[in-house]
Amino acid sequence: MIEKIIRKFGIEGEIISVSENKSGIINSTFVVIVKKDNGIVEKYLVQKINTSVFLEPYKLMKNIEEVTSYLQTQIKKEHDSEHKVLNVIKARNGKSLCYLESCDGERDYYRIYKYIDNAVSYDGSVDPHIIYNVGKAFGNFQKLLRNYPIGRLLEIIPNFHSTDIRYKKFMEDVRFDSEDRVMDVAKEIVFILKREDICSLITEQLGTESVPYRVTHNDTKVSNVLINKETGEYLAVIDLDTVMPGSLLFDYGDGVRSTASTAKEDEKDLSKVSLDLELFRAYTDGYLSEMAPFITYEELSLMPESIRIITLELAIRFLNDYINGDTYFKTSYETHNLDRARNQIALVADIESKMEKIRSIIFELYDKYKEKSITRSRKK
Ligand code: GN1
Ligand code: MG
Repeated sequence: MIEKIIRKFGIEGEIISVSENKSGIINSTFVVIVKKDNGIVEKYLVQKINTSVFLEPYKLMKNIEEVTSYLQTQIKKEHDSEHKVLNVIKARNGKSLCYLESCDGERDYYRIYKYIDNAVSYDGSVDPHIIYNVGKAFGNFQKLLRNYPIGRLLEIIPNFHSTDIRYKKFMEDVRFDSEDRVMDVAKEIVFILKREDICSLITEQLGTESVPYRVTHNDTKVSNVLINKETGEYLAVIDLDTVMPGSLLFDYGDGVRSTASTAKEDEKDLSKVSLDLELFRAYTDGYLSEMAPFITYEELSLMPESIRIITLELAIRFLNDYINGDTYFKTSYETHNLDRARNQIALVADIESKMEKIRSIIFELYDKYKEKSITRSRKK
């Protein structure tokens, strides 16, 4: 199968190895090493797109091609030779996707990226230097794209981070209870019900001058930043499938959720789940070192809540998938989504207990960078 695909992308030579990378829970990803006829060994990232999640794969690739080429230009303008941008390989037919027909006549869509070498990605890290760099990478991503013509971006999954809409859909599915699982998760449902009011805090302001639409990554997990193996600094932002118009609060909140938790997203021992304030500070520091001059006061004021909101949103999504019979996220065992939901609920509870500290750290770091940028612009 892999051989058929790479040939469609004009990649010749002998396949030396194929290994699956299992860190994503939507698409399937393979690292393929090929020895060219001239002896040179090249690495590629081959991905099968999950078309029950991404219904229009060509639209998704259009966003990715345009955003990566814009980023390339920005990086060149800044004479930045340290950082990399995902490099989409075109197929023989000039498109950035190819498909193979499966035995049941369905089309499986594949794309290929050049593999970025000298890089490592983490499913989690307790090193503040790494987490600072993950925050910096996503801050830099938004900074470089701040003047991108947002009207050109297509909405790949509508209302992806509309927590209020996800809440309503969740409540409908709870009422429907198609798999007869609701009785077992009453406690978790009540936890979510009690927080209905925070679900619309970001979306009700989205699109105004206070909380403008920006190019957002929408999946700012720690594993979506490649880190330079030698320096520990960021090398590239990857997984651009969900790049869409959105609020920077989605990215910031999800970034903290993913990087500052003391446990993996599916850790069952909930006593291990909490928000590490040092890692949270490191992420926020890195993020604001890039973005502080560009955010509005309203965005800044919502940053603390965004962490709580996006974590609650993930709890809703995992629990919703569990009560629907696990049709969206990949699972490895029967209660995998339920465990993920409980984990995120425990994280929300811990975040709530630390809200005052979270708020004061965000404002302290913002002031630090704001001061710097005012001094810089005065000097000019
Ligand atoms: C999914 O598969 P992956 O890791 O790229 C999901 C994200 C969730 C994440 C939770 C398109 O991302 O929204 O935050 O799982 N992506 C989609 O681990 O739904
Ligand atoms: Mg993703």
